[in-house]
Amino acid sequence: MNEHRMWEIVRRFGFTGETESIAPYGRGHINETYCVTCSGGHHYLLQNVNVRVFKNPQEVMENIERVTEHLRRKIRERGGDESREAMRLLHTVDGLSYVEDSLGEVWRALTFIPNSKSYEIAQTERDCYLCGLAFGRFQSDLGDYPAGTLHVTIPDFHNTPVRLGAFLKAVEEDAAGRVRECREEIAFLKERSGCASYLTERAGKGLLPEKVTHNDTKLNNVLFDKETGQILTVVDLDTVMPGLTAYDFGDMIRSGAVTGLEDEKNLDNFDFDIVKYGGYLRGFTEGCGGTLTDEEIRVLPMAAYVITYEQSLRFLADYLNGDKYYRISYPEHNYVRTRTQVKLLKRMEEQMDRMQNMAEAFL
Ligand code: ADP
Ligand code: GN1
Ligand code: MG
Repeated sequence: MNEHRMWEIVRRFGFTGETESIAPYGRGHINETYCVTCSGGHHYLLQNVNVRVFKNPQEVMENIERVTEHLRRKIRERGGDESREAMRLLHTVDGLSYVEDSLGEVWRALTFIPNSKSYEIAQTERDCYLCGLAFGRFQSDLGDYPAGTLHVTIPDFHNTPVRLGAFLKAVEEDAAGRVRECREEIAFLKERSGCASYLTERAGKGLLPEKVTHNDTKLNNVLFDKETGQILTVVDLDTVMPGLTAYDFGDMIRSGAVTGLEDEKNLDNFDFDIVKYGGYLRGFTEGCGGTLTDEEIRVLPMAAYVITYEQSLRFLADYLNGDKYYRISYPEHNYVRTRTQVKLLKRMEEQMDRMQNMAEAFL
């Protein structure tokens, strides 16, 4: 990134103090995040929004403004600390919610939550409980927000049958000539294609309600207080839109009820962790505060499986298409990510009965 161009973008936001540094921050796969430090100890979060993924930035910013405003009101009502428990989208000096630079790249700024940290991997059951609680509260705080008024920032984001179709097309086209080396994983995923419609069918029959969901519930999208370890807020609101609670729970388990990183190369170091699963279950149901229907609770274990299946399709399709979507650090990165997801699917299949019994305790 051209340093000069970035300082120019920062200037457009008119932050308080002189800009001292702009440093890369966080480990997302889609956007590029920077922490801007200004004199007087002011920090800001600057993000280059990936416009290949988010094709309508105006709608993304509108969703974020609406949702954070609603959340701030809830925090105020319960006497919380707005400045640490919610972020705010900052406008430019001209009143715009983002800047488009000369290369057509989109930049936005958010308040930086001070003394916060996020985890790439949960260490204890309690970390998982807290993460579940954060996403559960997010869910219940937005329970009275009219979901249908939010923009759909990525159509069919968690529509697993559509993801399956895209995967099969990627196999058919074999654009990067990689199908041969992935034969085993392709066969594994094709054999399990029946699970793709598990959630969409139930939603289609009206068995699962549409709500405001986060849709990208990775552990590193929750900020914790650096000192006390308490939950501060949920971040990464680009994909907040109408959805199913199953998506949010499912992606939490997929990304966080594990023993290793999503891109662990040695599969001996990567496994499903049912104790962590129990922590997320406990936190999420508690955070949702009685708003979940029995059917929503019953589908939670299979939601974890289906969202893991969907993520396997997404990583492998991207690998087969020649790495057009996720940021990669080396050529096989998306294949390595696929392998952890496939292992997770195998381990969940072995433990599904137990996962179901554990969820039924919350009915
Ligand atoms: P991406 O879409 O690329 O995942 P995120 O919005 O999740 O980007 O930001 C990347 C990381 O930056 C997060 O995992 C979190 O650790 C940190 N972060 C995000 N928003 C804030 C904020 N407002 N204040 C402090 N840290 C933040
Ligand atoms: C992306 O942006 P990040 O890293 O939080 C992706 C998620 C995937 C995840 C896999 C908009 O999330 O859907 O589950 O990578 N976000 C988008 O790690 O596609
Ligand atoms: Mg993120």
